[in-house]
Amino acid sequence: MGVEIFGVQGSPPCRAVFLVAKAIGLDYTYHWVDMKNGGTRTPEFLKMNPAHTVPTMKDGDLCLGESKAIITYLVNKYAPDSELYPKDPAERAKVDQRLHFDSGLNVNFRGIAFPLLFTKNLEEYKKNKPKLDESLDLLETFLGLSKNVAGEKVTLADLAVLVHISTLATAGLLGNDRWPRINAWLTRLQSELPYYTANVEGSNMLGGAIKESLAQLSA
Ligand SMILES: N[C@@H](CCC(=O)N[C@@H](CS)C(=O)NCC(=O)O)C(=O)O
Repeated sequence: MGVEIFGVQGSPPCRAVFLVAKAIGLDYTYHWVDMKNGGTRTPEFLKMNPAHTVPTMKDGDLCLGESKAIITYLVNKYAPDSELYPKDPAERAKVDQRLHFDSGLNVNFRGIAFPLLFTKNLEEYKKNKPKLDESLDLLETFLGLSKNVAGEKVTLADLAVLVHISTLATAGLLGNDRWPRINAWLTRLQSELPYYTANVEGSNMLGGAIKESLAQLSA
């Protein structure tokens, strides 16, 4: 059956996988997961990924959760010469470092998205927002050191980070005064990457929902 991806459009880590798959021209089968109705908790799903998260990938006998593990695997296996994940150990280490940074960004992103979208708790959002802003400050610093997140070229690190940043921009949470380099980087990648389309629908959907919920809870 080839590569199968289990996910949903809105999820940032799923969109990182969609972006990478499109970037390397990978043909895969997409399975939408009905998360609201326990789609990640079925016995079949838990067998593939006991952590019950999307994205989950299946490729033959290999089942993987964790978006960063999935995107590095896909390039290693299906596009080993791609500049998205350089072979040089030092260059690759820089990309890996930023991918680990993105894991923290993801946690801090969820820290603001969850209370706005699910528990509708404005106080929790306000408590968690400074942690997200700290991650953004660090990213702003990274983008002062090089043109892209892990160096001069666009790599997996850019794509992993991009899905969070585009969502925050749509949500109105990416002020240009505080984070001008992040805003400029986002605008450039949105127009430069021919495969960026894989991120648009989900990013608009989730960013729009965050913006709307914040406005309602703040009213
Ligand atoms: N670190 C994970 C995060 C994945 C994650 O949190 N996915 C959410 C959707 S955005 C999910 O599946 N939540 C359902 C659950 O945890 O049961 C990754 O990068 O893949």
